[in-house]
Amino acid sequence: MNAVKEKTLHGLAAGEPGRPERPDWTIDQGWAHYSAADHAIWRTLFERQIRLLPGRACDAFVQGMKDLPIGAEQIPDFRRLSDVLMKRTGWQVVAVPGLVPDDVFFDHLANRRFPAGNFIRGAQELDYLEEPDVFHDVFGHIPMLMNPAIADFIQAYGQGGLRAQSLGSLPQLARVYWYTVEFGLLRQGDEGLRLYGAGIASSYTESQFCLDSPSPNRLRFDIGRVMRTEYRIDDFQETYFVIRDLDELLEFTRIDFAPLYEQARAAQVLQPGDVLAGDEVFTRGDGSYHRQRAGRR
Ligand code: HBI
Ligand code: FE
Repeated sequence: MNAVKEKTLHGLAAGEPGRPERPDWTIDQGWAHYSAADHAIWRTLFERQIRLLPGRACDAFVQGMKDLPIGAEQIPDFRRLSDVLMKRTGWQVVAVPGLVPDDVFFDHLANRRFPAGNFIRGAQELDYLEEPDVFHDVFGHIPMLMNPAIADFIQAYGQGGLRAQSLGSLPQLARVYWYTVEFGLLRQGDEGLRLYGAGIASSYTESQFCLDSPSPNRLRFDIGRVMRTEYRIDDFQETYFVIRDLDELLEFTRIDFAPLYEQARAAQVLQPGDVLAGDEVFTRGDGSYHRQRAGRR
């Protein structure tokens, strides 16, 4: 079932595109309405992705996945996910028709509700789609929400989102979310770099690129630096930022971002591929991938 069909089925009143039934944009997951073809797409995505994760995904991701009712057979039922998640970290999964407005998104996160798209991508778009679907949201995000540190960090992002908007600093905050929750890497003891970001954990191609390719930079995460760094929404990242461990994210729930926003906005915006003299470099990328792409454009 594609996104448009799903929206008319469960989400939006016919003839009123974009208008939610409920003010918080939640809808019923409509689990019984998934077709055999929908579950088959889930299975295809799940099976090829789960094989890639040993040695690539961080321990917290692998453990979270193991402890949740997420398997190859069928698209998970959000109520069953919420039962397990609620006991572990107090989070729930709620269904939404796709992207929701920023303030709605922040309010859900601030209340430990993760809004997950209920639709699944079509067979023609297995590797790339614009809106977050149930595979990205559930496979990518929910295992990490079993970890107490990232659970608190994402709630703080929701709380900080409204404030950042009022300070005119949403771009700076959104970059922190992007380079952690969506595309973050961490250093796992002596074992080297592992991925924890949902955008890479749910991507067949980027989960390989982010760790294996000589092309991207892998730099030590620095919050002020990340706030200044633009990101790519339509292609692999040119730079990944590496945190020490998930508890490092907890430190960011305890500090006031307002002065950091001011400094970041006063400084020059950085391009996705920039490497600065002060950066701690794990890998200096050769940039080959994006150079080739630019040549073809
Ligand atoms: N809505 N469903 C959904 N998922 C997101 O990740 C999302 C969103 N709305 C806004 C948004 N993300 C971002 O633009 C904010 O994090 C800034
Ligand atoms: Fe996401």
